[in-house]
Amino acid sequence: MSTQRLTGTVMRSTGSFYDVLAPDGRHYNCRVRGKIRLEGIKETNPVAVGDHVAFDPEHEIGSITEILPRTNHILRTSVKKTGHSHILAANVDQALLVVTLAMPRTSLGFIDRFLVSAEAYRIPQVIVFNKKDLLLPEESELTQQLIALYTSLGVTCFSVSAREESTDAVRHMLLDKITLIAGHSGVGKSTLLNKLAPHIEQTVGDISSSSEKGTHTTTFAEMFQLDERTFVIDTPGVKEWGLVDIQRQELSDYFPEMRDRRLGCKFGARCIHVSEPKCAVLDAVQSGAIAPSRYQNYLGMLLGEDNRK
Ligand SMILES: Nc1nc2c(ncn2[C@@H]2O[C@H](COP(=O)(O)OP(=O)(O)OP(=O)(O)O)[C@@H](O)[C@H]2O)c(=O)[nH]1
Ligand SMILES: [Mg+2]
Ligand SMILES: [Zn+2]
Repeated sequence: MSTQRLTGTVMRSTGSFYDVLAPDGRHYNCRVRGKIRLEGIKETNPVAVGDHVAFDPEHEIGSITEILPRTNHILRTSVKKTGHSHILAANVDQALLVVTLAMPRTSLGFIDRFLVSAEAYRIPQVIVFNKKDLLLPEESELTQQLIALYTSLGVTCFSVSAREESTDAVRHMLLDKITLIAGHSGVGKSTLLNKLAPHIEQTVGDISSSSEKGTHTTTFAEMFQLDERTFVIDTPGVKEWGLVDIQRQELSDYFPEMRDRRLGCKFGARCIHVSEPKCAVLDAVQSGAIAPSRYQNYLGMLLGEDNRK
């Protein structure tokens, strides 16, 4: 029996047990004993997938004693308690959103909230437009327009059919990184993962034809290893994103096309680009340099309207 303290990465959590990967490649089954907290955080799950933890492997079931500082974390609002949020994953290098304009269709409001959540931590973003094979001609056209829009904002975009075709271009973008894969239930996150790494074999669900919604086939976040230095985190479908800790005057910092322009606003950092005079952001909306959908979604977030879907 050793009494040494190890550190490792949380690969998955099922109820009160955590699968922790140590640097030597061994997996340890751990649980949290006693009080463990991260100062000032009120998420409902204190230990998240992706967390670096210190643990004591002394017993058959190791004890997590500490969560090491996080570089970032991605939150979704908790379904159970309002005001509390749930950490989907921590310490990710990039965030990949799977969306589709087929079923279940993803709204631009949802996409923009996701991008803002990631941008607030400077986490690079990727959008995979999936189910290309199901798109009507006008939906294909719209996909191309959205790819042009989001690419111009620094987001890496792909249009794929995860079920039908090769996803090599996506796989290449994952190399040597830890990537969070998120999106509504039923958009094809697990299908994409299985294509990326056939050894993963995540269960893929049906979309019920009555509700046209996914049925939450994946029910907890789980990290998979694609090669020695490449990891992906499959997550359960989310309905909405929580935008916590973003001040009103700060929000436009997380819209790259506004961040670049706001220095030109007469009121500078105090401008929230709603009705202020000599606002460079409003000018850009007027001239069409900022996409109407992006500005609408900005206003929705700023004013707290329900555009979370
Ligand atoms: N036609 C078509 N169907 C797809 C494609 N990708 C996924 N699907 C189907 O969409 C359904 C849902 O796929 P999943 O991979 O389970 O979706 P998910 O995002 O993991 O869903 P949750 O785990 O519930 O969050 C399945 O029936 C897939 O076969 C695609 O590119 N084309
Ligand atoms: Mg899934
Ligand atoms: Zn302004």
